[in-house]
Amino acid sequence: MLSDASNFIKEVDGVFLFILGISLALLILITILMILFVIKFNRKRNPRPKNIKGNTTLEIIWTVIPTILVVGMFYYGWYGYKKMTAAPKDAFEINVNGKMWAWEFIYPNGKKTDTLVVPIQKPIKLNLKSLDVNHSLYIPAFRIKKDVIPNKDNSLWFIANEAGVYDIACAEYCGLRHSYMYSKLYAIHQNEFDKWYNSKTDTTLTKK
Ligand SMILES: [Cu+2]
Repeated sequence: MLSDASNFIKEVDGVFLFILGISLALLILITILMILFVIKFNRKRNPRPKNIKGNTTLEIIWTVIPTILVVGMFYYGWYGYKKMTAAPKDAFEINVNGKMWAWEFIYPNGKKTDTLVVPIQKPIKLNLKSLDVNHSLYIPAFRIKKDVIPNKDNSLWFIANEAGVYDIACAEYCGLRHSYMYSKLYAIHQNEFDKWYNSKTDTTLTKK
């Protein structure tokens, strides 16, 4: 939770914790009230139930508070979502092909790989294409996921903050070997990346 692997961690984990916190608070509140009411208003204690009329104050409270909470959830979700959909103009673009059952990454200079290699501290835009059925590119550590749909140009962007090796998965069931449709993302320093990018052969990087 406290990782800083990509530029979206703060927003996504923030919304997650915000919603989780509200859900937990409501769960506890409602459970406690339910138990109290079961004890206080059981038949033994209230052989003849009172005729209860409406309570406007209560109705206003339980309408206004949930509305504020839901609008808050929407606001934080929308704020993060908007940031995720707008890739910076200077992003380094890599084309991604999803196919049964592998990922293929094609760089501007024509280099093709089965693992994704990117420089850190730089916006990267992935142009997603499917060559057959629906897939979904998912990089859990970066909190990003996007459907890869035939005849639809989806894209995705991120900044890798820390050098490291991260999992890439397919998150949309796409057939028999869907569960094997994994790859790796190597986030490396710019000078290392330049060396790798300009070399003819795939260096040991992708062969680990
Ligand atoms: Cu797939």
